[in-house]
Amino acid sequence: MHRISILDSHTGGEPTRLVLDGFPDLGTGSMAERRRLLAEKHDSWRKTVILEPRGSDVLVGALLCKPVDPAATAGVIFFNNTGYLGMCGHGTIGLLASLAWLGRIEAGEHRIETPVGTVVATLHDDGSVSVRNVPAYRHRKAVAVDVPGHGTVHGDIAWGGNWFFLVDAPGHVVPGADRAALTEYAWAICQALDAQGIRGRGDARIDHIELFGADEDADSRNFVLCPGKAYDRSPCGTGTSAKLACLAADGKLAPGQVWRQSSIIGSQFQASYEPGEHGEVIPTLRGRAHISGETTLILQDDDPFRWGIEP
Ligand code: PYC
Repeated sequence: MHRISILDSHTGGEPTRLVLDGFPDLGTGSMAERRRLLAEKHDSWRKTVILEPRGSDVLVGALLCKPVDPAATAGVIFFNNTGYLGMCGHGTIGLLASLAWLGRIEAGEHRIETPVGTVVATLHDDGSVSVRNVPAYRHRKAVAVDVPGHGTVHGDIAWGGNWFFLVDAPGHVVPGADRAALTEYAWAICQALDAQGIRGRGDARIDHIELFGADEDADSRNFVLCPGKAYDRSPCGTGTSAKLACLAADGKLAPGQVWRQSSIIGSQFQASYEPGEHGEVIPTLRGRAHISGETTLILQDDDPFRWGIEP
């Protein structure tokens, strides 16, 4: 029998399931190396945490790791119902709120190692968290993709810690929008990008689709579809970072200027950027997470579904 200690939180409605204990030892390599080991040798642990009957498609898992650099507060590997993430903005906010809940950190700056680089997360006195993300950039502008049933759709390809295809969809992304219809539309775009070989830098798969509309209380409202076909309830930290990179590239947002990004359910991140090297930007996003559960997952040896139900 196995036991896995979990602390659940949500950031603007998007859940993060922090794994505190119970996973196999992944050694002392970088987070990228430990993510590779987890994916190649121990993927069933991801599945048992995220898939039914213990989890749900909406969950993002976060494996808490000892950092390589002793000056860092933690390392983390993010995963979901279909695989592994690079960075996760809402998840990093959830991680800091969780460590604060456990009494393991104080307010102030914390270096967090992720598979795509170290980010600096600040726990503020009011409980909110800001995350200075890895550098973001726009890879290609106004790329046309032929989406069966929808015609030609244009979007930007950008990196914000994961790969995004960003599409203006003002008529669709509105308060009270039909989220099932948005999911199908974004999923069709994602599949078309894949089928037509439209990729990010280094031939990377574009696995997040971000649709934008207007919002009365923010600069924009988004709908972000994640790789396993669940949509982000938060404004998506890495997606907001990708958006900042595009705004900066278009000269539509100045360094330090605040961008309020609303999610499809109306939760908000405040974001801004500093100029980085080679035309990249360094985004910082700020949001708030709340603790939602503390539990131990139990995997009985004779449970036929102890490693989750495959989709
Ligand atoms: O907040 O970066 C994010 C994120 C990625 C996937 C789900 N949320």
